[in-house]
Amino acid sequence: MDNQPIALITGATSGIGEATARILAKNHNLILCGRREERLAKLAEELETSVTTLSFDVRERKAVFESIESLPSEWKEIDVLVNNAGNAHGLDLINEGNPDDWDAMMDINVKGLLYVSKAIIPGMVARKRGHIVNISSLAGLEVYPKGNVYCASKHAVDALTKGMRLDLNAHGIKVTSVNPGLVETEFSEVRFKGDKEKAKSVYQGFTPLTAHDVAETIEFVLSRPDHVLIGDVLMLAKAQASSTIVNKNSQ
Ligand code: NDP
Ligand code: 8X3
Repeated sequence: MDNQPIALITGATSGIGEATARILAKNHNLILCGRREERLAKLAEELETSVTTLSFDVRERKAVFESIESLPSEWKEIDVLVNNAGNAHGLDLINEGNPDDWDAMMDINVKGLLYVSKAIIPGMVARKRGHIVNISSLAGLEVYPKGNVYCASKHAVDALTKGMRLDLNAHGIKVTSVNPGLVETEFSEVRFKGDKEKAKSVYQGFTPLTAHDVAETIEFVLSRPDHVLIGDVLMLAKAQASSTIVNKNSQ
């Protein structure tokens, strides 16, 4: 393992996390996290940098701490944390929503992000350096019909990003939030519980962002000179003006 910065990416098994791993592999050693171990192993094999993998469910507080604690000493000095793991579960009116979906979104998107951050931030504080990139969403800045709990979870991520930035300022740690609009990944398949047709229809009639587009922005944010902190980035497909205004006749 060479002397490059170490980046830990959650949700590296697909979408934005996987694309971020592919781009950051150019100049980082990588700790890739996710539940699907076989995908982590395959990605690790493909990347031309030092990679180690950790498989845990971000909802399992004990597993998060034990897993990150289990890193060999040469992997423990994490410079970059990309808090990306997360999903929407369901798209329902508030009076029709499934509390299991609500639990999943709050437990993964909010509490999972907190557990991973808590496992890593003390080391950054001790070293007086580090950069945390939280993947929030346009849904963290706006609310759309039936988005209720997913939007609440991402509004929480937005608040946590701002809170982290305040509390970690004295320790020389940068905190950034990247807020994408519609990105075509496995996101809608998860939201619609494996219904591929329904998932596909979300992105029909316009050109959505790709995971690679978002990963390029994450790379940009991370590669600024040390004295520059990009606080928040909102990035949209050209066809998207807001959560509810998408020009679906633009393709
Ligand atoms: P994907 O479904 O493609 O990726 C989600 C990732 O999160 C997977 O790697 C998955 O890994 C991981 N993950 C989900 N649940 C858990 C869990 N309980 N424990 C550990 N890891 C978990 O979606 P995206 O790449 O699109 O989503 C990545 C992030 O971007 C999310 O936070 C999402 O909210 C956000 N986002 C997405 C947008 C979009 O339109 N796609 C727009 C704005 C923000 P595994 O299943 O292997 O555990
Ligand atoms: C994901 C984008 O519009 O489905 O955060 O909420 S959206």
